[in-house]
Amino acid sequence: MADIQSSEITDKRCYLNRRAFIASALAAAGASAIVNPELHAQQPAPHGRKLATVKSPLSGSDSPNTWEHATTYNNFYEFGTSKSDPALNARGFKPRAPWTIEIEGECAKRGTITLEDVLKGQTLEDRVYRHRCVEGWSMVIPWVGFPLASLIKRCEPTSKAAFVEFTTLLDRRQMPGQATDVLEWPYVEGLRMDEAMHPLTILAVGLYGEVLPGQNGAPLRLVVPWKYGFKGIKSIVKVRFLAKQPVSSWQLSWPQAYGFFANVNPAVAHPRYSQAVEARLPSLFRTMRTLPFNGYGDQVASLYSGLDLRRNY
Ligand SMILES: Nc1nc2c(c(=O)[nH]1)N[C@H]1C(S)=C(S)[C@@H](COP(=O)(O)O)O[C@H]1N2
Ligand SMILES: [Mo]
Repeated sequence: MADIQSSEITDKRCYLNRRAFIASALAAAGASAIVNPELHAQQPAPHGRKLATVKSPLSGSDSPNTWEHATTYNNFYEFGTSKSDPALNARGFKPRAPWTIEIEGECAKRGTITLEDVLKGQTLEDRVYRHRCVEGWSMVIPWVGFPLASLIKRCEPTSKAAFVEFTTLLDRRQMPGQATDVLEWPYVEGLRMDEAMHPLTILAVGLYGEVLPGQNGAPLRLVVPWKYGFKGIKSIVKVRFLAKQPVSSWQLSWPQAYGFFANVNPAVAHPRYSQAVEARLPSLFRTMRTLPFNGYGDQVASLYSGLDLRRNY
């Protein structure tokens, strides 16, 4: 205390010297010392096939993280629970060819479709989106994808379809994490129909202009930029239209912490993490203020008018 007071009262020079001392100490430690160490625990994914894309007008202008960040620091519990596990354990993951998606529930076009078929005549767009995990880290990722709405339309949902549910591949041989009970398998997620139809909601097949590596959810994953990362279900094999709200895997495992909506909200804390601040990788420190709806409020806040977002987290 005495130290703070004396520097406050008179000795500005001393204060400036102290700042200079701290700055030089940090410089001596080297920038790498304050970078998140888990980023460097694995090799980045090998580069994949290039995709023909056009830039989406809905793309943001933040400067993206690197390929190394996006492919070495992942959450994909099917391949292990640490951030560095998926880069290692998904290296051998081979999405089966052809990749098929079951279309089920309240829609006219139930049945099996192939990803290839879904992509036929589809324009793939580059969209730079902020990506925010519950745990307080964030990245900016240039996804390659197409609006989920375009897949939904071709399924011809009935008037009863109020929600869409997604399911990840179940394959214990290729996904070692599915032999553990950290979550119930397969991973399930869901959206309300208006959220699913929103133009910001995409199905991604790539990032940085290349096909998705295993760790990022090859060959098809959901991206909903105003929600926490866990909504972004990976390696999707089933899409089901429902009249009632589905229960997602994280809701099932810890409902007090993980709600169905999962809209990024600095005012609602997770029992273990503040949601008011975030560390933009590669930084280790949560020095960035988190924006409501991850900064997409102008475009999506109206979806929730009349909904108490503290209760519906
Ligand atoms: N099937 C499946 N999808 C998943 C997860 C998972 O464990 N399994 N983790 C989620 C979480 S918590 C996050 S933050 C994002 C991470 O996506 P990224 O690794 O591409 O950054 O994927 C989400 N999708
Ligand atoms: Mo997450």
